Amino acid sequence: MDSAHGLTENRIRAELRSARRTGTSDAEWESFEARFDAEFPRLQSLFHRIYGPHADSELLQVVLDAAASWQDRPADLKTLDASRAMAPDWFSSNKMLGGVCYVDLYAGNLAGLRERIPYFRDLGLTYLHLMPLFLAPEENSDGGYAVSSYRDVDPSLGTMDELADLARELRGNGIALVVDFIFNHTSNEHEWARRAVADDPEYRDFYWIYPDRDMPDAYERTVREIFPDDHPGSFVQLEDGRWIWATFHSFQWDLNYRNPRVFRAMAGEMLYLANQGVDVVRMDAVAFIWKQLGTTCESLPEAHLLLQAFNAVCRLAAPSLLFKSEAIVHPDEVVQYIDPGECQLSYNPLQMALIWNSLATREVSLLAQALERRHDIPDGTAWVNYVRSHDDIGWTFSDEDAAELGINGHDHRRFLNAFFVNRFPDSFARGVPFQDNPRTGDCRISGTTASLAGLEAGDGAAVARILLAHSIVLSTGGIPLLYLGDEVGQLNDYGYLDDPAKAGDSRWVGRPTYPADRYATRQDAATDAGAIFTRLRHLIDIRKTTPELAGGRLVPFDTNNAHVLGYQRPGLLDGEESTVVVLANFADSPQHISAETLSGLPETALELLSGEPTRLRTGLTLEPHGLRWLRV
Ligand code: OTU
Repeated sequence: MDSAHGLTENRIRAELRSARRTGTSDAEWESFEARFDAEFPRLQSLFHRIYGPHADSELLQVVLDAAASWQDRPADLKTLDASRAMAPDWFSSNKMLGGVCYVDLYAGNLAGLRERIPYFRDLGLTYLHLMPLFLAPEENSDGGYAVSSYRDVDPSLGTMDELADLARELRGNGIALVVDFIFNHTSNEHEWARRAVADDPEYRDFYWIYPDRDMPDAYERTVREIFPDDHPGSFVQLEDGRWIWATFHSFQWDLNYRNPRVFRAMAGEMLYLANQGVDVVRMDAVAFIWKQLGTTCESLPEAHLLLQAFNAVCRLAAPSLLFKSEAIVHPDEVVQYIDPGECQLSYNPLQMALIWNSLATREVSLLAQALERRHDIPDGTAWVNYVRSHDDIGWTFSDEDAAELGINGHDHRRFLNAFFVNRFPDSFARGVPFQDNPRTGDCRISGTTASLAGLEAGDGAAVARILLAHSIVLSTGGIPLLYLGDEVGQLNDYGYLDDPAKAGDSRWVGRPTYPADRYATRQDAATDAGAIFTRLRHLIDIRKTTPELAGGRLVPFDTNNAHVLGYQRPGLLDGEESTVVVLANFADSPQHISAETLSGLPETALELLSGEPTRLRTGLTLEPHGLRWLRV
């Protein structure tokens, strides 16, 4: 019997039993039912909070889809589910190392990528994020972030079967596969989009379409412009004169999650991907998925409820799948997405931005403050720490935090923008402005690590800065993520300016093709590429043999020197408590840490990077951009 609050759990349970297929073993079905018992109350309560009780028939369909997807899930993935359940914090290991690349730019296609697995193994990767590789519009697809079908790989890259094979082969080599789940929007060529525009009653409420400017104007009063170079505001006009919500490019149409069918449809696409062997989905643009008139339409409470509902669906049908949050927003908002019941992993955009800030200013106060007050996240979650991504660098630090240190956020961002696009005296950086908005003063920075750190400008300290930046992401706690090619110092590629589909988007400057010549000299320490590669490899190797660097626990260490960052990583070494103290000098000159500052530490420590015992009683002098990883 249906209760006043929609379908009862018993009714759904009865429907579920009839969804069992004859080939499904008792053990497999019981494991699904056990997870249903554990997760359904949460899923139903989330559904009610988002959609109200009248959406229970849609919820039933979601659960039935999950049951079908579980029964379709390949046996090797079910085995993986079971083993990950025994070691749920597998991603917290100090042996974790991530890499990210575009399939086409880095290896031509999926077959080419497969041939790079020996290199990935040699580098020590345990996590590989392949940039969006799904069917997308040919001309301009925002680097694949406009998806036309989640069930088809872009034919120029390969097939879905090849992706599933690749996932298996990567897993056999100890590498987890990460792909994007671009669920805030689809391309304008997606089947749902075509039908919505054609006014198909099943699909017209999949997007936000309005006959005139009334509602668009009302929303735009409070919504921020994200890609103003592409179009002003958040709406674009259709050929027939109507207006459709497009937060990013004009061909990326925002899905309408107020419609529970959209949730069901996207949950289905997510589970389909999970069953190809994907280990982690990168939840793109999480902040934008819920809209509410009169608000900024970013990071609204319902955005979290939706993510939690997707999370609950995963627990039912693909229990080992993890979410990585891509929220490049104010740090107060970034942390709200991080929870075992929401996104277990999250980019750490604050640390990323503040590493660049410290390189520019040669001072560490903002970064030290961020590590002290914003690094700690819940058990069962981890940061993904990175030096740069395929996107721009935005200065997402908190103005209030900065003010406490006597830094004016607005003015400081202007300085950083000027510095990183080489409009500041003696800047070593060669970045390119992105979405420079003179009206709001907003601007972000594009470029490769090497070009931003001074290699393109011929600055003698560039190699040391590249290593320093990476040393931070390798040692603060979480999964370090390399932008592949940066480990050999790839430079900006200005070729995008000749391609009309890319010229308007400076992020392409930081997405060069596979730097074959640099990789060829990577073992030759006399070359830039070799100096970066061999020294970075050393840092990676030391991280992997330093169990104190596992997990995310970090205790501040005040160096009493404005240029030297310090922190402690307490952990276990052979079952005994042990701590690694990290020191990193961001200055271009030698810096001293006084004996008094070090007086709380033992008389000698083992410096892990050199392998040498180091006396601490007389203080320590770090060379320019020098590093110490001290086991005390
Ligand atoms: C993401 O980034 C992707 O990383 C981009 O490559 C895409 O273009 C975009 O989504 C659309 O799919 O604005 O400049 O606050 O900063 O989601 C990058 C979050 C972006 C946004 C982020 C977005």
